[in-house]
Amino acid sequence: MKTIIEPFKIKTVEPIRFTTRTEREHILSEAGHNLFNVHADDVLIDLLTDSGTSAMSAKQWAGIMEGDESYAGSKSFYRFEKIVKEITGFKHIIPTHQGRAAEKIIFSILGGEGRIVPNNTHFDTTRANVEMSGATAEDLPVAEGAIPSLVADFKGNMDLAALETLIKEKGKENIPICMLTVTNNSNGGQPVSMENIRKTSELCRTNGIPFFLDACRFAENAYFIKLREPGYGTKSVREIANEMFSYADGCTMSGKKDGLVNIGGFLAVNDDDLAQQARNILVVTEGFPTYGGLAGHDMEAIAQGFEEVLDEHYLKYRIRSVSFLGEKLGALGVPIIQPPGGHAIYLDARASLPHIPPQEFPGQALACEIYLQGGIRSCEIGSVMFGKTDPASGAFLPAKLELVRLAIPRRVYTQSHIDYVAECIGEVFKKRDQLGGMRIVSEPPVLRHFTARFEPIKSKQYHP
Ligand code: P61
Repeated sequence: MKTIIEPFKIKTVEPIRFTTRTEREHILSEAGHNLFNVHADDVLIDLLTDSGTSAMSAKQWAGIMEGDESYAGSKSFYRFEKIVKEITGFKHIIPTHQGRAAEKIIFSILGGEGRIVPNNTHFDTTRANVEMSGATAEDLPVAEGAIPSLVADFKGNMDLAALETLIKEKGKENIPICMLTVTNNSNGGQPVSMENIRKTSELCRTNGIPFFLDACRFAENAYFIKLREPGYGTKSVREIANEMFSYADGCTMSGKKDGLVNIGGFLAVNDDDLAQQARNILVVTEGFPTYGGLAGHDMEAIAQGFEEVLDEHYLKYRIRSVSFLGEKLGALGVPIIQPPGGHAIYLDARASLPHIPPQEFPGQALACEIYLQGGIRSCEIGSVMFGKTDPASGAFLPAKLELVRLAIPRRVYTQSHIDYVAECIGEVFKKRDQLGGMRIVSEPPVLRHFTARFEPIKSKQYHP
């Protein structure tokens, strides 16, 4: 088989800045050992997120110039609405400035005290918006998703038996919406099968529960279905995406992922009443319905991004470039969530650093050392992001998994960047026994991973 190449050539380049380890030690200490606080200019390879970090195409930049900035009835809105309708089939397309704004709107309408929202796994903003409305967010991933080393095709699936039990026990009248996140970001970027989407939809429809997709990475999910699910190998990814959306009553979307843009998102719904309520909130919090939280030029860029993301040469390269990193790390013995996900590799910090207990944040310790080693920025997805303190007992409640995510921005890095990342992580892995844990010095009340400050615990093993 021939090498799978980047299906583009590079027209504009952006230099990246090299620093020394001594400089990075100072930078990290100033940043309170939180990589969100590090200036991007002090990062060599930025794998913090795949969100809003895509390289846009020449046609998208041309769209930026084409953008119609009319307050009402912008031409760019109609282009955006047309392509989103073609792909999703939903009736009402409501532009928002990003995914969480769509979440905020839908849960302000459907959430509320005493209500329960199931999801295969809520991402943190989704959970925060559900909880802010007073409702409870229930994660119901399949059991195989919890075993990092297990290789299976659709580890992102919803546990249908658990969903059925939840509906029976809590009552369908208390479940105003059920969501499915594709791909399952908090669970390794693992895909959800078409069968699971269809069966979740059937269960919801039988019980009269609206079923929504959190569709941020719908194209990557559709490509996995094409590769892995019997019966889909000869279908186009566009047809597969159409089918995925056909089972849902609506979706929330962050265009910053599979929209291939730096900002933007939308809420889509079929129900006329729900759409009206959503637009009522939209005009107060985001903007007029034909721009929501976006400029006309942003809507042009998303419209073009949606055309490009379903290109199968792009998706082949995209999924391959992520699994390439996974294979390299695997060959070095570094434990990762298997198989590689669609947008990121997730290092298993618990398996790499068994001597650091969850309350000392092994993922944070690993992410910091990877930065010190090679100027590479990653993101902890473990007990910093999801750990809690039990309000009654004061006990530390760890996250299910202690992960470090290496999210790959779309169309940004080349194969040699990825080679370098694997080499640096290999070096860190060799000296893993010397790493020590972290302690929180200060933290905000919600989404603490963004701004919390840490300090290394000076155990005798720790030699920075
Ligand atoms: C990410 F550290 N994801 O993965 P918005 N649903 C899903 C997402 O992955 C997601 C959103 C909804 C981000 C950005 C991010 O604490 C963090 O357009 C499955 O970002 O509002 C976003 O979409 C929200 C990183 C968000 C974080 C919150 O990197």
